[in-house]
Amino acid sequence: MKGRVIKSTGSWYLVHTDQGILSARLKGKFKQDELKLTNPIAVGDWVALEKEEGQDSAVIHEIFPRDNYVIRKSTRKQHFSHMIASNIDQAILVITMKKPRTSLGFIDRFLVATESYGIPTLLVVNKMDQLEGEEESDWLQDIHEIYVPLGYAVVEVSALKDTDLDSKLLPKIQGKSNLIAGHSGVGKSTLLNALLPDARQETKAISDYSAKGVHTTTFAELFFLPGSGDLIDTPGIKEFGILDVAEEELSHFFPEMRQYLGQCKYNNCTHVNEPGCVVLQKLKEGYIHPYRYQSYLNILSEEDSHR
Ligand SMILES: Nc1nc2c(ncn2[C@@H]2O[C@H](COP(=O)(O)OP(=O)(O)OP(=O)(O)O)[C@@H](O)[C@H]2O)c(=O)[nH]1
Ligand SMILES: [Mg+2]
Ligand SMILES: [Zn+2]
Repeated sequence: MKGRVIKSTGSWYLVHTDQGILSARLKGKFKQDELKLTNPIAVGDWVALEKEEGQDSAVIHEIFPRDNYVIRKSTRKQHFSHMIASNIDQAILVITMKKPRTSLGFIDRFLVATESYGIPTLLVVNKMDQLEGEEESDWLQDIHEIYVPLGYAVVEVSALKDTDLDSKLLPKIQGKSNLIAGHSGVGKSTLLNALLPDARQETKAISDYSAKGVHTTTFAELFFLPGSGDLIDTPGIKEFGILDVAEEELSHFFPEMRQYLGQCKYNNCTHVNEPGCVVLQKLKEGYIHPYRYQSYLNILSEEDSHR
């Protein structure tokens, strides 16, 4: 029997099969590739499984090759990664201007990660009902000015108040496997519940004290959309993806730089201070947004310090 993992708690899995949803466990050890992963199976995985004799549960004996997967640093084990989900067609990054505030730096790191996985990303600005004041509308204007020209769609919603969420979002997500990601408290589960009332994902107010989310969702879980496609709700993240990218490759994951690559004087140019750098030239001419270039430098120096 073949099925897709829709929930994983680390020791058991819920698998959607054509005989319904089965609770399953893993048989034996599965060899991981070079990645040091804390979990052998992720939500989204396609697996082969068999029902255990005389029981309702099943045993997974094979994991089919993944099209892709997204990982984050393990919070429990140093130098290990945790697989959040696999076989994703699109990432939905939910962002908010306050409570909690999503920084442009975080968005850029996330986009570098999804670019490196080859996963298209949709930016969903949530809590639009709370937009007030100049600072916040400046933030929102920046989001549009920076990301839309790069080819990332930006959709503004209020998961709590919108009555037209379906028409805003369904055309962009139907027929695809969508990962919902973002900081804790941005409203990922609220958004999912608004689109799929049967999901009944737990949601919780952000902490008054820190203005941050309280990590309500603790395991990734996949929910099917009517027709085809699905949404994967995930726990809030501080940082997504391990950027295991070589210095001279980082610019490949910045769409606005990608088009100029190969035109710099040195073919191993890191676009920091090299003579004859076309990226620096385009930055000066205003074709590359200074915030994005700053994110590029920040990631470059962080990656450096990890070595
Ligand atoms: N005003 C307003 N509040 C919202 C909106 N969407 C979500 N919230 C509130 O934000 C809080 C956090 O929402 P959750 O859906 O639990 O956030 P989450 O992203 O799933 O958080 P984690 O599961 O911890 O990662 C809840 O109190 C929601 O009611 C919105 O559009 N407007
Ligand atoms: Mg949640
Ligand atoms: Zn250069």
